[in-house]
Amino acid sequence: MGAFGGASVYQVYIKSFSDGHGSGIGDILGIIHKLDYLKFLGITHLWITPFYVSPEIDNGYDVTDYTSINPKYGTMEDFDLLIQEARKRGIGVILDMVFNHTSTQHPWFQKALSGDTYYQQYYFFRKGKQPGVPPTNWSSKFGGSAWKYVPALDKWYLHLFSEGQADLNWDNQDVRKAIQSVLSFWEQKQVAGFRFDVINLVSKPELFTDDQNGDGRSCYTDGPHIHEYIRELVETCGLKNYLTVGEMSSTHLKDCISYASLTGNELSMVFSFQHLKVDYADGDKWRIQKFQPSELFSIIDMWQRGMQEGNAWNTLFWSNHDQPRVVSRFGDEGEYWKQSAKSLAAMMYLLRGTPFIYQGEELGMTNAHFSTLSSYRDIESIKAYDILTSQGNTAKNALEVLSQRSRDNSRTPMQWDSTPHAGFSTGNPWIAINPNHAWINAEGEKKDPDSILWWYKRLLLLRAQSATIQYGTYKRLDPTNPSVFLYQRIGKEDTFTIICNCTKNYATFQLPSPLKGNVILANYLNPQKTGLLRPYECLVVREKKGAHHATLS
Ligand code: TEU
Repeated sequence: MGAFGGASVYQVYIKSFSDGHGSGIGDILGIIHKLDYLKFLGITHLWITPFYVSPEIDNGYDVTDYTSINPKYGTMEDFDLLIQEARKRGIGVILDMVFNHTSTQHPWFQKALSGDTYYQQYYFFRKGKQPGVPPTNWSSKFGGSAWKYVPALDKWYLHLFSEGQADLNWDNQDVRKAIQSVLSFWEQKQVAGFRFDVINLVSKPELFTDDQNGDGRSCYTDGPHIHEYIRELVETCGLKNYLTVGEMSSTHLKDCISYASLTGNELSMVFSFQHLKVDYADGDKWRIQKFQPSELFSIIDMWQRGMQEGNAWNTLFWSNHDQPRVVSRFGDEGEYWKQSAKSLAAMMYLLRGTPFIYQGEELGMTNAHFSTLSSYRDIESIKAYDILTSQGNTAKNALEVLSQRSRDNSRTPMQWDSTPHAGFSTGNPWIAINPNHAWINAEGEKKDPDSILWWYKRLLLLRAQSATIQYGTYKRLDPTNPSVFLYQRIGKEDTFTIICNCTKNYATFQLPSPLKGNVILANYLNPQKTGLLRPYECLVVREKKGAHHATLS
């Protein structure tokens, strides 16, 4: 598939980005109003989370009509205008396609429920093991069983996510054809690409059996026909020249290499999540464990090397609408807020792959840290609270876990300015705005060349201008360093050395030979030349081939 080293994607969580109508909910018109900001930032593509007709129990990841726009987000005319206006600014639009499941309000599912056996084949309806016992022991990702009983049919249906999201049966050719026609519809609208939600979960096993060791994911992740189904979709819909990215939860490197091989016929890139599980105790998102920078470094290095050796392409990302804010998670919300946000950005976005920047990350937006349950809107967070308290946690403990792990941490409205509604909406926002918009906001950062926003802009510009950053070889240096992530990007004309202290302590690093070249980016004045880095200090050094540089020592 085509390589996208020169692309930089910005993720818009539509509900919280910009409200063009004053309803308190972001919308397509609001996105149009902010296209100049995105152009200023220097991105090439915009991924917009689902805005299709939906009852929104999972904020649009529960679709009832894949080819119509939910009126609260706008109209098809608004969408056409967005495509045109984005194109004028050199920005392509990527749509979010949720094909693992539909809403249970979708007409297909409604027909299935009413007894239509043709549409029952669109989903997974199965008899229980015995009365009252679901077909397998699998858990829903949002808690509880992955099966819901329908008394009228005396069968259970599969929902890997909430009860309102029924899994589609991709083994049914008619389902795959229906999906293909949805894609063709949007291709005619001149979109630039697609993000496929949990695409590695769509091929379910032939036999549904209990998972002896886990929650079921080993039974349905990277299933038996997954590569075949993706190839079919790509071939039938002519997706080869589009930017296609698959969300791969709990997947393995080997499969990701096949999904996103540069010589293959599947996707242009994948989201792999291992680096964002580094602070899960025993893989459990709701059990907090302090992250060890060295573990984070090893995971990132393993994926960089693996995808490079496998000639496949990865995405580079720290956050999205399902993850806490990165500066709160791996950086510092206090004294080193700015330095840590910059160091983390340089560490990630100069790697080999395509950057995906989640809205507000470029401003250093922090977790919401809600202190009451009633502030939460996310179905997963509310369920998690119930589960945590039913397991014996106090309400205070459960809220503390949510304040670090809830998806709503990153879903608060985009902080455009310091006015009461942060310039997000003239209406009452659907979810509370972080009070720190008084000092963390786009308007202020745009005026400050030392801001996190400008740092992101510089990183993206560097990527856009450098073939080495886009496609050069990745190589890690000083691999046992517990605090500093240090790597090189090696190209025909130059070599970049990226040195990032990921701790709030002073740290040292070691290089095989003295560092030559010019410091082209640094997040402190007077970058150190002695190998001693200040808290969260980072530098990017460029050495041109054949040039006579002074040695930094
Ligand atoms: O997410 C899938 C996924 O596996 C997650 O990141 C999930 O939200 C997390 O594991 C829960 O702990 C995608 C979407 O990005 C997410 O917003 C949807 O809720 C989900 O699929 C269902 O469509």
